[in-house]
Amino acid sequence: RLTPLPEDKFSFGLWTVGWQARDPFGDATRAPLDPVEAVHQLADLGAYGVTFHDDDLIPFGADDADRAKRIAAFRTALDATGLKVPMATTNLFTHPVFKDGAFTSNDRGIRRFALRKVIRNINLAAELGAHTYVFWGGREGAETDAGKDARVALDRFKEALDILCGYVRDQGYDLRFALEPKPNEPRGDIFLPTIGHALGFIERLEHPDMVGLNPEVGHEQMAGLNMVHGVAQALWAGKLFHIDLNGQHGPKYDQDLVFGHGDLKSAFFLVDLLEHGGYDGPRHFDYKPLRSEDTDGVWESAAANMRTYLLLRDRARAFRADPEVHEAMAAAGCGELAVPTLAPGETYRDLAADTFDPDTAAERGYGYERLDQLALEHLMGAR
Ligand code: GLT
Ligand code: MN
Ligand code: MN
Ligand code: MN
Repeated sequence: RLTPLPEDKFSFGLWTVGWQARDPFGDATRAPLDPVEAVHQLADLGAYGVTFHDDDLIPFGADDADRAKRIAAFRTALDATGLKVPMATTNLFTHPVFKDGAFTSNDRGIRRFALRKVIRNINLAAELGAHTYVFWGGREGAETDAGKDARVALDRFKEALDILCGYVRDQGYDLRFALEPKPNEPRGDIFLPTIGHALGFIERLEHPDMVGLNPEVGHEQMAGLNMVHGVAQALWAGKLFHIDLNGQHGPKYDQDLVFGHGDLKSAFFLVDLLEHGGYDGPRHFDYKPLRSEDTDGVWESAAANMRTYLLLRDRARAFRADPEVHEAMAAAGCGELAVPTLAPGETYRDLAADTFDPDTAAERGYGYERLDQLALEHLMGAR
């Protein structure tokens, strides 16, 4: 089946299809998109959910009456379409006040303002039924190591998350936090640049159980890392709370392409992992329709994300079901990796009793070339 259904749990940020395509060199090429229109279009395309930054829904600085009106219209659209709000987040990067960061700004008044902004939107997220709240700290970083002690900045980052976890607990919200790593852009260097950095940081928090990850394909690839391995480690740690799917061609500026339109082979193995690895959260697309596109192209691209995912899911299932693949995996010893190195009851002392010739053991081939080609052929629909 290549037609998206709500049960596939596809979701989109309002800021994705709503991106007006302003870039550092050029003005917007598209008109603003009304969130109500976005909800209806996404539902028509078969999506399950929509996500938002506070400022995507309610312009920064809007008064209470305007805010209430916009929320009501959004809610009406959600009710009419059945679209869910699985996740929400805060814009802590657009307004110039955040130019030196939000939780890690050197300016204490700005840090306190950032916390108020988050708390207000957490309340809305909980009201709309979200279970995940994302923190992408795009402005939490530096261009020079002279102006910011990263250790102290991490103290403030931790302090902010501890305060916000405390707030969620006090309110009794059923909400978990997901940190989204990115190595750079817009800051020269961003704190918590990769999945691994974020996993290490979470363990130092007051409520580590409430905090996990929202890894983005392109962000790990900007750092030259293997997204599939990063996601696998997040799953292994019980920390894959959410995921941002998109496309990227290696280490360069953040491309936010349609899912699969970058490193397609890695996308194939990522879908294989998500589908077989026990992740049951939203498949969230965080991409930007190309600046060259008009409105039709925007909806074409939204549909393309979901269709590509479903194609890859279909291809991954075929790969897993192929007896030749099973045989090649057995030959490669894939199953043997799951056998603990010591037998039950053994200790390191038993290692001494092994008779083992390294030269003989070194003679074997693992057959990964054959397996990789089988994967590629399934990916290309040649099998
Ligand atoms: C911004 C960023 C994304 C984040 C969003 C959440 S905002 O567009 O580039 O990767 O997921 O704040
Ligand atoms: Mn609920
Ligand atoms: Mn990105
Ligand atoms: Mn993202």
